Amino acid sequence: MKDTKQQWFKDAKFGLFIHWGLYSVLAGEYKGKRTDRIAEWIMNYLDIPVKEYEKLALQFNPTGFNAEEIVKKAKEWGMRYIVFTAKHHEGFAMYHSGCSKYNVVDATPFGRDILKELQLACEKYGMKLGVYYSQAQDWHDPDGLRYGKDNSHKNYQAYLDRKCMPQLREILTGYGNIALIWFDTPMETTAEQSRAMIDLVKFIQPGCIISGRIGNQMGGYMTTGDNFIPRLPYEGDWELPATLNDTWGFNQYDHNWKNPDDVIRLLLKINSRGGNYLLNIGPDSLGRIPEGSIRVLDTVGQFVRENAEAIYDSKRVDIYAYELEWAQFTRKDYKLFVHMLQPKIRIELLNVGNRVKRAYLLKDGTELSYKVMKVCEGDSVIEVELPEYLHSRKNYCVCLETEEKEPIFEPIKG
Ligand code: FHN
Repeated sequence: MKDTKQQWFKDAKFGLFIHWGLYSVLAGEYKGKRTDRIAEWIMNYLDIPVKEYEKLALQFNPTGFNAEEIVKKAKEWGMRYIVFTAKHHEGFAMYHSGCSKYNVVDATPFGRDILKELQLACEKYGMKLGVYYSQAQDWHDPDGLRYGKDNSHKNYQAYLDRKCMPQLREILTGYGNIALIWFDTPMETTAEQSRAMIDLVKFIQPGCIISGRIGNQMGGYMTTGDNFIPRLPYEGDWELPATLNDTWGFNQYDHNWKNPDDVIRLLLKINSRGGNYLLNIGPDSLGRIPEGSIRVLDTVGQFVRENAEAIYDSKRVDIYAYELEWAQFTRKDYKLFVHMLQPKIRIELLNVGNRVKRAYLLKDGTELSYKVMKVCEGDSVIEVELPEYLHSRKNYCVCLETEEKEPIFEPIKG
């Protein structure tokens, strides 16, 4: 069982992933050719030569970037941490790196240190900052790995020594408290190499969490596959990285946004299985968050704020009822939270040994009347009547307080 030993991570439940790099300049299209896959991979998918791709830096001038605005938005959306791509597979550093000129300060007309601005904004607004760092894939360095290509002639260790390890050191020493390092796609990294990265991180910042994708079954928590929800609750710490449309990096042609209902359901499903939802935005080349993301996340944020008690620090629910259409469940000691995701006139739960003390609407404390009825098998059914104005509503939460510390129940009826 994985354990980050960091209470903030266990309690956070919702984080903001930011994928941003030179690929945002291409926005899913290069010389008239579109990529129908994730936009941050365009260099690899369309085989853009390094010398050509590098020139994108000269066009990168995101004058619309405002770190404080992004951090304030993340707070409004109910996110408790941010993970920012300091270097993605393309190899471009979004901070002022001393060991490679291929970075946002030295190579672009923008000349500002984006990671530094995010760090300061996070400190100002009390937001945890994590850094995504592509440790193995680096399509710019001649010895960095490339997925799906021949790497046999490369000296991977030389790249690690020359770029990866020094850059990690820079990030860990120059940007305040780094809450976690989000390693990704380890490919053929050996256990020894993963261990060396972990040792470096922990030596400089012992409290910094290491993502599951450091490879070799190491790392402080389990990272699921992208957009992949485990079927059952998982006991240890885990996190699910997810997109809001079908790409991580900005793609001008991808408008396939999830709707707020989907996102709320996913968040609760993940939380009820004990995980954190790390949901992505991909700013455009001017540093602006796509309107489509903002629209969805503003609505999600309102739900999260109104029902914060049922989300943060909540515990996983070990029942097999999570595929229900009408509800998702989270819990805390002495409390069961019933998240109503479809209109209903009453809640009916098969009660397997609880004594309910109180039922109320979480967002404003409105008391709800309930009945406990015996069924012939011996268990009882709890029926919570919902006030008429809620009969046509969805996305709200009812709290049942129980005498027992751990509420045990089973939803019945669709
Ligand atoms: O290749 C990356 C991808 O671009 C993106 O960063 C995701 C986020 O989880 N991780 C890798 C694929 O799993």
